[in-house]
Amino acid sequence: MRTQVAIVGAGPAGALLSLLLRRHGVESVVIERQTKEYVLGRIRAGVLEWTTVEVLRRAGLATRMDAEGAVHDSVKMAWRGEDLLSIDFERLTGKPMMAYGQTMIQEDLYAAAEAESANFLFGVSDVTINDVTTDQPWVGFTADGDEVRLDCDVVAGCDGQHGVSRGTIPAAVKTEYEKAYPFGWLGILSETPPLPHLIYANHERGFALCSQRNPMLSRYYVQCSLDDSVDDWSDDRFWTELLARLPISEAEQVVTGPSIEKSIAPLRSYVIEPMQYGRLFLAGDAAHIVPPTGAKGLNLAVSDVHYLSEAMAAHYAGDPAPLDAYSATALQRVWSSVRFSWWMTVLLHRFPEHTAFEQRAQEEDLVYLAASRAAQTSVAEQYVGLDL
Ligand code: FAS
Ligand code: PHB
Repeated sequence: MRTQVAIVGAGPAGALLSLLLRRHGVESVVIERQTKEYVLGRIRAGVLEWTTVEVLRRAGLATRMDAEGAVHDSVKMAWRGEDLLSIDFERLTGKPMMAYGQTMIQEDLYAAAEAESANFLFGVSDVTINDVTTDQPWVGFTADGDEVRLDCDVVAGCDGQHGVSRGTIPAAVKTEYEKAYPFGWLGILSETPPLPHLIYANHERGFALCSQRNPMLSRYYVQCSLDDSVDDWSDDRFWTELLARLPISEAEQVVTGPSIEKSIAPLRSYVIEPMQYGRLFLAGDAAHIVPPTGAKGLNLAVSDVHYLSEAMAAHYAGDPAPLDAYSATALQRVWSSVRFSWWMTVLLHRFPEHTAFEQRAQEEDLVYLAASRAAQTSVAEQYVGLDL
């Protein structure tokens, strides 16, 4: 096989990159190791930066999002089970954010790929990335029992945190930054009406988050121990713990119900530099991981492929500079979001080594945030997404 851009991974990064490249007249082949149904079964992100909304709208991929997504002009933060502040993005930055699940985005991207007869191959295996330091890179894989060689001009590594593309960059060339957090998030979905606002709660019992997917589908999280398994958490234990971490005024509005999905995700920060090597370019979780506290993971995948698709289009139009500078360009926004996600995580979670002092200092941070328009503006502009 031959194409211009070989894309490894059909998550949000790989699928969106392929569609954005098509809009620049650049052809690609996307290879994905899971089945389409498996990818669509994942429950992950729920909040879109306004910059992400604008990228999807410009690409003509936002019809269902605009019909079914929920635009939010603010989020709330709670602490001590008593206090509450609201950060009004719209008033402070002129931009809102959009609550719309990653699962739905993935469905929308696959529907567009099918409608446009984009070349997505699912269920492939034995993927190898080869000769990326030459001008004739190629990707090898097995599809339906046949060994395939896909010759290309460039390879996009969009294969997430457990993919193969990152390992293609030699140790002598790359620098990896990593931080593991000493707790996880236990998340549930329930077919109940969500609260009107997202609420991030700091509490001495641990962090909690109230979010949503649609008017009859709620998404809630509580911080839990890394030693926990979902079997340790009955629905009753989950709801009791969630409500205990919220102010009464909010807890009494929560409509509880049976969970239809329950999972625990560990929290990690990770960045690889550079995000390119020869003709290989990394995008999304293949290059960086953020704790979900700042709602940045999916949004960084979108900003990476926005930059990468524009740079690849420039390359084919005869200007190699943007592609040569892709890693430097993408890493500016990556590190900004990695820092913000780390800052939100440190602000809102209970760390095992924390004493009463740290708990009190976190609460004082929130008291200051409640009182300072400048501090709120700083959080707001990062949450809704800095300009691309
Ligand atoms: P993805 O991991 O989504 O996609 C990579 C794709 O590559 C996968 O489909 C995989 O099957 C495929 N692949 C891997 N190896 C391959 C190979 N060798 N060959 C071919 N294909 C291969 N972000 C938020 O903003 N908020 C959240 O609440 C949130 N919750 C999350 C919960 C979990 C459990 C996880 C894992 C992530 C969560 N994230 C969240 C982050 C998540 O949304 C990612 O940022 C987003 O999926 C990134 O998209 P991709 O870079 O496309 O990576
Ligand atoms: C979600 O709805 O899944 C969600 C929302 C905000 C976050 C993380 C996850 O910061």
